Parts: sequence; structure tokens; C-alpha cells
Amino acid sequence: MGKQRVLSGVQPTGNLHLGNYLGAIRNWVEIQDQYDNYFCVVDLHAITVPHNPATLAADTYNIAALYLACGIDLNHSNIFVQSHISAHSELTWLLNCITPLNWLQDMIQFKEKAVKQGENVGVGLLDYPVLMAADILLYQADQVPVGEDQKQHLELTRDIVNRFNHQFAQPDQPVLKLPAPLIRKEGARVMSLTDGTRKMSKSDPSELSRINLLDTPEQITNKIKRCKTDPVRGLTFDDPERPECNNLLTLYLLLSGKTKAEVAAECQDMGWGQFKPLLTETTINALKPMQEKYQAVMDDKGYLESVLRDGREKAEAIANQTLSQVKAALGFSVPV
Ligand code: AQP
Repeated sequence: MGKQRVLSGVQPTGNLHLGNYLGAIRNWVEIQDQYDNYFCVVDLHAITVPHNPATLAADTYNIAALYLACGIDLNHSNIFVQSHISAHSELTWLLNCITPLNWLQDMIQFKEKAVKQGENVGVGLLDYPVLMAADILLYQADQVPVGEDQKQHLELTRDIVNRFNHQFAQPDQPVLKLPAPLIRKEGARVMSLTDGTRKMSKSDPSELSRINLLDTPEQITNKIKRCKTDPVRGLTFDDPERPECNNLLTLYLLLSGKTKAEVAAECQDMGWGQFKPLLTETTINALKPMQEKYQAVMDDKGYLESVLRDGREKAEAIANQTLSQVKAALGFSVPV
């Protein structure tokens, strides 16, 4: 039996931050040799909120370069751009027609983001989870490694699969594969540096709330110096009264590569004045090799283009095959 398939992606909106890295990309890298992997830059998702056409293409390349810089290995994985494969849009339309409207209206991300856009909220934002379902289902993915915030969208994808197969496939011959979310416990929800109860997010207006993967050592130092803490001495994990403490210790745990027990023992008697420089140094050192690799990739645009071209060719063959199967199940005629 061949390897199971993995599909995941990140939007080219703003800078990638530690949440995107620790919640998603780091996990892709760690598991990639066990799976047949497809990682896309989901640029069609990026236009579900107001975007800048002047920077979309460059942002897309930047994210693809960051995938390579973070350790995506082309021996195990393919990298491609979502909008380069038209099957994503086409399958979205087909799935739209079988997805009940109220399923989409119940999505937490839609409710949260729609509020921010007031009367200008677009249909694309409501439809975001169906596009995400199409991304996953085109590749018949077995596993989808994501952060905790995407869990509800994965559940919706599974509901769409069950509905489609029930209505349009034979019970013993499903057309679409049921994917499973792959959510790691630690790092699944990295919190804001300015409020430990809210997730670290690209759209937070405060730059101080997140550490971006391409931040300079000075920026990292400044952000950690000014991050929110509490007046308690001695640092501990998992205290619901101390969300910032838990978040910062978890960042240290993940970026240092130490075990939870080691970090708990090391930090139990520390004050913030001692811990913050430690976290700063650890973060700078963890991001440095990735930043250097990113620069090397960006200096060789031809190489990056060839990676995306190869990725598209492999991905498109699978995507078109699934699309044909879905259209056949729905009863469309075949062009002659
Ligand atoms: N804070 C987070 N902790 C853990 N994982 C996270 N992810 C995002 N934020 C965190 C995971 O990153 C992957 C990429 O998600 P995306 O492209 O949808 O990113 P995004 O939603 O644009 O990133 P933000 O920062 O979450 O954006 P806004 O501000 O728009 O809400 C996903 O696997 C996601 O789970």
C-alpha cells in the first residue's frame, strides 16, 4: 500500500507568524517523510477579505519560499499555488450546490471576520470553508495538519464528504475520501503576546501581538520585552489564571526543543526579568537558520519558479482526476 496523502496550506496575507509556524508548518515538516504531501499557498482564500492586488503575487512567492526555508523537503512534498489549478474553483462551485447555507452561517471564523467587515462582507468569506473543502478533497487527502482554529472547517469538510457520497455515490464506492484533522497538542493555539486569551493572528492591528518568522533580532527583542506578563514569581504551565505565562512557556518549550518537564523545572523559580532574555535568545536562534535559507531561496527566483511549476504539474494531475470523478457522479456530460 502507498503512503497516505497530506494536504495543507497557508494564505498569502501578511507575514507568517509563530502561530502559523508552530501550529501548522512545523508539523508538516516533522511528518513529511511518512506521507505523500501537497502544500499549497492558498491565494484564492486571500481574496475573501479585502486584499492588495499590487502585492498578492509577491506575497504568494514569499510564502512558498518560507515553506522551503522552514524545511519542506521536495523529496517528500510538493509545493504549489492554489490559483494555478483551476479545479479548486470548479470543485468549489460543485460543492456549493450541495452545501446547506446554514452550515456556513454557523462557522465561527465567518462570524468573527464578518463582524470586522460590517456591510461589506462578501460571499467569498461565507464560502471560504467550501473552498477549503475543495482544496482537501481534490487530493483525496487522508490527513490535514492544521492549527486548532481550523478544526471546525475540517468537520464541515467531513460533513460535505458524507453528504456528497450519500447522495451521489454507491455505499461501497465513495467518490470523495473522508479526511482527518491532524492537530498537535502543543502549539495548536499560539496566543497573542499582548493578550494570552486571544490567538496570535495576522489580522491583529498590533504588530506587538505577534512574532513574525522574518522579524529581525531587534524586533523580536522589543516584542518580547513589551509582551504582557503577570506579577507572579515562578513560571508554571497550564494555570488557567495565567494564560500569558502558559503561552510564553509553551513558546520556549517548542522553540528550544526541550521537554515540558525540563522547561517546568528550569523555569519554576524564575521571574520575568530572567525568563524574557532567555526566550528572546531562543527565538532569535530558532529563526536564524530559517531566515538565512529564506534569503537564499529568494535570491534564486528561477529555482522557486521551477519548484512551483513541478508542484503544479503533479498536483494538477490528481486534482483533475478527482474533478472528473465528481462531475461524472453528478451526471455531467463529457465534452466530445
Ligand atoms: N495562533 C495560531 N496558533 C496555531 N496555529 C495557527 N494558525 C494560524 N494561527 C494560529 C494555523 O496556521 C495555518 C495557516 O492559516 P491561515 O493561512 O488560514 O492563516 P490565517 O488564518 O491567515 O492566519 P491568522 O493569523 O489566523 O489570520 P487571521 O488574522 O486572518 O485569523 C492554519 O493551519 C492555522 O490553523
